[in-house]
Amino acid sequence: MHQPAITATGVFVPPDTISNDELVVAFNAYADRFNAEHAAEIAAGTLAEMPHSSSEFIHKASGIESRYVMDRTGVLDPARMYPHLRQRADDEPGIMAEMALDACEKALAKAGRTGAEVDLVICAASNMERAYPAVAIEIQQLLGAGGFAFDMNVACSSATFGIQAAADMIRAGSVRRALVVNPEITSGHLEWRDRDCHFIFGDVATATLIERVDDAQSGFVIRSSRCGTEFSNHIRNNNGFLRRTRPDGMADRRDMQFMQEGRKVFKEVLPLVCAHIQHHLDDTGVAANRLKRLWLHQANKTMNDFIGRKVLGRDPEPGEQPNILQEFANTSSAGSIIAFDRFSEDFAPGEMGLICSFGAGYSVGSVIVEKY
Ligand code: CO8
Repeated sequence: MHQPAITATGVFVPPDTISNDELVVAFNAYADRFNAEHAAEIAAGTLAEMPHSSSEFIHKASGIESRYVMDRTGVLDPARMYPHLRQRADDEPGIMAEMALDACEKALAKAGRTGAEVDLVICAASNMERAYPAVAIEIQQLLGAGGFAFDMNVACSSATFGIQAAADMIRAGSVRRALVVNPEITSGHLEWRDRDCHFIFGDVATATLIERVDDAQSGFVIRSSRCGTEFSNHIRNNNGFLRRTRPDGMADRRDMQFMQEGRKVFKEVLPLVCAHIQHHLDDTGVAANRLKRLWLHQANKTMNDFIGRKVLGRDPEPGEQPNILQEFANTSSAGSIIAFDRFSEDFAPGEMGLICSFGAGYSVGSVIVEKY
């Protein structure tokens, strides 16, 4: 058995940003248009007026201040309310592969490695831009990597599930060096016309390089990883390949974008995540006070504060549980890896931390790492 380690990470940051204020101006203009267009039904009481959104609510409810997106013009156009992304020819790199390549190259450069030294690429994200060929295989080709590649989808937990899959293969010896890459274009499947969720997500791509401990001078040993799932309909997107076969399948339907029962998710996911982490630490024999830092999924500040308190048994000190969601919003699977990328330079050999993601499925993944 070989010991796997995270030896580098990389983050691709999209070109555009949208502040809460900009988002709210666009949404409110859209709501006003909607209300004017449906004035008769609203007056007759057959349709509810669409209420305005507010920056104060967004910040208070989530901690989010802004988000990065691949295109802001379409999202902020009240007559459109979703991104403009150019149609690419089949013989040029897809947009997910292009974002992923940037993140992978950054991770490889940090580790002093080349793409040719990689023999596994897992593209793990909450949505893929096409059914096949796998986006991961396109990334493998662009990197000049060998071996094999495949796509995975476990929504917000895709990165940690991908890390576990890659780490297990390195342990078993079936691969030597893996990239787990998470290109998230959440702006493509977010419903920007729904004030309950229009503020939640942002775009990004992260990459995690995993090697044998013996192959790299420093990094974070993957001491243990654990994945868990429990079915729930409270975060759901019904878009899929059978869409055109169904009555009204091609209509502009709300359920073809991200839907959630936010309050229920909040209440159900928190105990699931806290119990998952507790059992993982107990079974691995790692006391919570051995953890220098928690790099948590970046969905909501209040959620992370709650998890930090529960896991550590006290209020986390500043820096013990860093958030990046104020700048990036929820980037689905990439959030905990951005936090790790930004806040792991100060670890000394022997210090430990925990990466944890959670979300649709429901799904939870945790990775206990130790600096060497
Ligand atoms: N502006 C003003 N008021 C608002 C707004 C708004 N934008 N939105 C809602 N309100 C109102 C509501 O209508 C409600 O009014 P009333 O009391 O009159 O009914 C009031 O504010 C309170 O609303 P909520 O109860 O919804 O507010 P919460 O305090 O619960 O906060 C959150 C809402 C932030 C959504 C919160 O519930 C939350 O964070 N929940 C957990 C969410 C979560 O973690 N989800 C994980 C999903 S991510 C995932 O798994 C990946 C999926 C794949 C990626 C998809 C990419 C698109």
